[in-house]
Amino acid sequence: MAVRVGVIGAGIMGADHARILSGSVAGAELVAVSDPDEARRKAVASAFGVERTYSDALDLIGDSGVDAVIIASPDPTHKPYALACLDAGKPVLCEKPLATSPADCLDLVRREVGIGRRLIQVGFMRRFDPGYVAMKTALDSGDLGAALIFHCVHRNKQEIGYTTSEGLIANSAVHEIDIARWLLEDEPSRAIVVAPKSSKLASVRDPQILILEMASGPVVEVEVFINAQYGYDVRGELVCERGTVALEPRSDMIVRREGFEGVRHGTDWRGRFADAYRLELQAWIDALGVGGAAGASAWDGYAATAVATAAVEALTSGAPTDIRMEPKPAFYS
Ligand code: ISE
Repeated sequence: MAVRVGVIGAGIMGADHARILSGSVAGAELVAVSDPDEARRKAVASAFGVERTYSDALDLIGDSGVDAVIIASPDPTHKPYALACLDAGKPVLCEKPLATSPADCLDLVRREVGIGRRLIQVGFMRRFDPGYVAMKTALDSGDLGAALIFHCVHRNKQEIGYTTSEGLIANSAVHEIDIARWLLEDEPSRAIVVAPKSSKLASVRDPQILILEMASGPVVEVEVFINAQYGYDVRGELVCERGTVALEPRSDMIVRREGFEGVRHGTDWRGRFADAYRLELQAWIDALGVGGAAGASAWDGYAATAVATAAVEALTSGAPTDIRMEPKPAFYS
């Protein structure tokens, strides 16, 4: 029997998850959508043939016809909705961040540990991106030797309405924070943020450079620039003792014309990480089918928020900031 999924939030991410679920994920059925905005929820419902719509997400979570939930609503709602899913015993894929503070993330971690089984997957979809998976496979083979530096570039075409200077870290570079933890199997111990001259086209401190010192020695360096103008562009190169491994930026074509050659960049993350989102949802559904869980856990969600919070402190203070995290429960080992 297909897993009956309800999506909370009919904005850019909720609508995209609904699209992927309804057309590209085996073993899942999109059965409900909620959003306080009637026009948005009806648009998603009619686009994907969903009959059950709710204004209140808690009604969707309480619907006995919904087996599992995707949270794609505004960040401050993630914790209460995830708690409601835990209380209902329903598996939940929660878009990043798990919650907006380390303390709120820990509340979810403790509740899930008390239940005794993983119900939460956090939407760090890059763990399923074929490029990052290939990078981890190359590193784990041992052929390259130890990782030394992880260079990252994270460029958005242009800022979106609710952007803040802190959001470059907490909303954007949080992906590099998670993928670095996953790739290197290590924890960041200190964060440094450098804000160079800002673009005149930005309303916030943009670009920024985030430097993470990892506990076992490697350094992660992230250029995050959310008003790059030319397009959405994410790059990564891992520098190791005996070589490097780099993402080959995705492109569906190369144009050669009048002495120039170029590739196409999309306008946002949905195209660049289309495979990652689909594979993330498929892994979630497949894991549910065998009573398991996949991808980033609630603990990973806590760790990402804790590191991002320290990095925001480093941005604000201009000083290197030690990263303080609670001990990891054995439940997540
Ligand atoms: C956005 O919220 C995302 O999560 C995207 O993956 C990221 O690239 C973008 O910078 C964020 O604003």
